[in-house]
Amino acid sequence: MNQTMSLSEQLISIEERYGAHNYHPIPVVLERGKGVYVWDVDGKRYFDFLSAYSAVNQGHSHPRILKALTDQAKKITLTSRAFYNSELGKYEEFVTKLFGYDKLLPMNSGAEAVETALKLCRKWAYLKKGIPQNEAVILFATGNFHGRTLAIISASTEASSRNDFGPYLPNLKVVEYGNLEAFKTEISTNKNIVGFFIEPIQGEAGIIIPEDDYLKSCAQICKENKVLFIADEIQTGIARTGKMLACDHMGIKPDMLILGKALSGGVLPVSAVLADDDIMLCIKPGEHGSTYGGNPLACAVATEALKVVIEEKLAENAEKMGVLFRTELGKVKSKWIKEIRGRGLLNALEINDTQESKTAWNICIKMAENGLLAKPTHGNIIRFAPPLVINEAQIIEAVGIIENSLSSID
Ligand code: IF1
Repeated sequence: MNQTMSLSEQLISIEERYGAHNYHPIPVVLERGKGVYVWDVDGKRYFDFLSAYSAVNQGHSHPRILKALTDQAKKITLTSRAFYNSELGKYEEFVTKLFGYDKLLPMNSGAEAVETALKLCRKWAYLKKGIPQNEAVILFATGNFHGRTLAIISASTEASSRNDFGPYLPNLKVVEYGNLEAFKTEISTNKNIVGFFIEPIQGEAGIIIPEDDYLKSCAQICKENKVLFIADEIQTGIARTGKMLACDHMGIKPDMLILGKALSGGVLPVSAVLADDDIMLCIKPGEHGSTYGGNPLACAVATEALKVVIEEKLAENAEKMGVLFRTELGKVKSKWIKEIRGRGLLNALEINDTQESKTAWNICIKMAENGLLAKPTHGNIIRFAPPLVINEAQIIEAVGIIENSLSSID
């Protein structure tokens, strides 16, 4: 490492040289985190307003979750599912009772859980709904983001997610997000549609919140037509939007619920699919699995991570702090503010410039200089998603940083 460069610059150049270039990070090198704060290698402190894309809802390095991690790690971390382990059954019982489903299928990354749900939906279609083999169709929404696997990007409408990765998985159809008439038409004209895969609030698309009755109506139509309503709450779940699930705002009980990210408080990858027996038991022993899925370490960590959310009332806090954040940011006078929207602590600031402009990026660079980390999604939208443990004083201070940063961009 050459001495003329700062430590951050040196570490960035090493990653540039030896790492794949599948991201374009904000040029900050993080070394430590605690609660709503993170520190870079030079000891500078920032508000973390991304929370690792809503995986760190409980705050960085939560002592209870870390204790669960270390206590379990000292006993055993991984057994594989070739054998039973002391933690999995307890975890499955806790989580299924918490969300109201018969069973849980444990996986690791969000994408793996999404793939699991796709396979369950197809199995159910052939075994229970009597759809002819290989003719099951699953419906997605425009602007969807459910992960990066070939199956999932086959349903994507985003060029950056899908271009040059063909050929794509067949029988994944897309309907306009928020358009109830279009949804009704799809369901009524295609009897092979067996599932509707949806983010209750679209994250990557830019925190897109549907009209109040849209999803409730979709869920009702699904019920009437024996189509599974499959909610991807990997980003919106675990108290992020001010309720335990975003579906709770809409009074919807999905047929399949997919969780990830903050399920483990950002400590290690844990995801899950929840469903009742009629769906879940369509997959028999040996038909699906994963080396790490359901490992005792993940079970111990995720159980404690959920208990922290409940006992620290993080959904209630997210609701209150979200209202405060949007109210205070709404008072800011800036030519750059086009729209402020969100639910709980999943919020977005749409910048008054084109998607192609660098304005949102430049504002994020300025906010980083001023001690707050966030990153644009889709060009001109900045997502603000701090850990749910944030308090009033910190919200006020953070809005002050955002205001100063906006006013310093010409
Ligand atoms: C990236 C954002 C993107 C997700 C929903 C499934 C997954 C995700 C609703 C897959 C993952 C992450 C992936 C990460 C950036 C981030 C993200 F929306 F959160 F900002 F990309 F859209 N369903 N979202 O949000 O879960 O396999 O990643 O555990 O890929 O760049 P995963």
